[in-house]
Amino acid sequence: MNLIVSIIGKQNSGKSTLFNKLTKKRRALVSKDPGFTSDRQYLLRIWKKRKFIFIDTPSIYLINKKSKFNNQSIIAIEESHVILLVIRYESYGSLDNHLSIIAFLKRNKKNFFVILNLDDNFNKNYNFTDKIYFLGIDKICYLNFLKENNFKKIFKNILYPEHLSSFKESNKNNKVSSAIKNLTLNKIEMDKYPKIAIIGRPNSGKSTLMNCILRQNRSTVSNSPGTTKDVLYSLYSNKEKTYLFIDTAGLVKKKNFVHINKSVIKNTLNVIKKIDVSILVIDSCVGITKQDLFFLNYILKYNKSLIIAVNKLDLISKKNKKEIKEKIIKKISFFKFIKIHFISAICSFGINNLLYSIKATYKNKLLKFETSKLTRILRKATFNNQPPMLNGIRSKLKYAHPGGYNPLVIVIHGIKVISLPKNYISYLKKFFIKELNIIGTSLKIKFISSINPYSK
Ligand SMILES: Nc1nc2c(ncn2[C@@H]2O[C@H](COP(=O)(O)OP(=O)(O)OP(=O)(O)O)[C@@H](O)[C@H]2O)c(=O)[nH]1
Ligand SMILES: [Mg+2]
Repeated sequence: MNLIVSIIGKQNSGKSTLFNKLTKKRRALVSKDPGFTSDRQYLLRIWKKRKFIFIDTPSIYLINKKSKFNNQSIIAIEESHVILLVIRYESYGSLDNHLSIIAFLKRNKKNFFVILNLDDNFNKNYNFTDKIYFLGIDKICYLNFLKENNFKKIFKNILYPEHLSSFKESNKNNKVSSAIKNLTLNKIEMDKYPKIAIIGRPNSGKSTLMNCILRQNRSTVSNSPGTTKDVLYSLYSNKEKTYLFIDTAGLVKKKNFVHINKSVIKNTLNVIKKIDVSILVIDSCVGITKQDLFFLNYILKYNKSLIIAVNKLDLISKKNKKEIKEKIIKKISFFKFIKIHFISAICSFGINNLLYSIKATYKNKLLKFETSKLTRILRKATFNNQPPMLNGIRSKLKYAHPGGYNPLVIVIHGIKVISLPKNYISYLKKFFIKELNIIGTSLKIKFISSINPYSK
């Protein structure tokens, strides 16, 4: 049994603080900047053997259109059995600012409770309370978020199953299965699925791509850079497999950190270290920038599989398409093993091929190679291009065997192998990648020097 509870409210009302307290995690990024949360975050909390799925939401009102509701909050309201409307007590006027959302919840017969986030000036006798009852809200909980530690009373007084008939009905609809798909999983649960992260510069179309693949409005899309601020998870299943898709915040260089919260970038870079396959989204109107190359190298440094998705192809005229495609391919010609897809996330163009590549790249990661095959390839590589002479002596590469998978490590044994020059190592890497038909992933080569029995 799962009870889905969404936490809604105006900007800076304390939603993410409440979300973190109720889930006992520091999952949601909390910031003083109004409107910081831009997407829905889902977390599971088990309390007295009951399962609660909490949803943190962005501000209920759109920041620039104050009377309009945020679509992400509306989705959360529709998905939930219970809604906690957080109101920050600042002034007498604060309730008036919520009249339209209260009317909306009532009109739609939603099971909602008001959580009043108090400050030190609050006086219960003040006619604020009367006003609440006048509006017909009898389900109210007073809490000082900053001072109070006992958030259990929300479970006891509000969410306790006996209070809610909807709890018993919760499994009868498909709300639960869709909410479960969006849960932030713990490490053990996460490792059950191939992890695919969508990475790239701000505004390249990462969230649009995520929504297009999932066929749901999971991530907020907007034309102002820096929309996605936190890491978003969602399970995607096809006939064969379930994948965990991860949308991330747009990556910018360190010196531009001022515009985007540092922890946002840190979270994204940490995600890269844990994933299986990353899709680097490039805006075709901008082309490949230095920053893209930096992040491409960062992904490969951690030996993660990589696919490039050049997005917004619909914005390129037929005449320029060929030229732009050639330019991009040329810029990353060094990384021949990386698959490049030209797509339009908004028009769902090229998505099936991209999904096919994700599947193939992931499968490729799991391939196992025999010592005999690797040694055969090594011999071919040295026959085609001998190792260079160093101080009059030529290195001798004897045999190769796998030294680990995910990332693939090939261990080469031989004489004088430690001093092999970088360009020869790079030649060997490319040769193995080509012969093993590796897609989208790099490999590591380790050398072990055998002792020459004839040396003095
Ligand atoms: N024409 C066109 N526009 C697109 C496409 N994909 C995304 N966009 C637009 O590009 C803008 C940014 O899209 P988002 O999906 O929010 O980009 P993002 O990479 O997630 O941005 P951040 O979260 O800010 O890093 C929005 O206005 C989208 O509508 C596409 O394929 N074609
Ligand atoms: Mg985004």
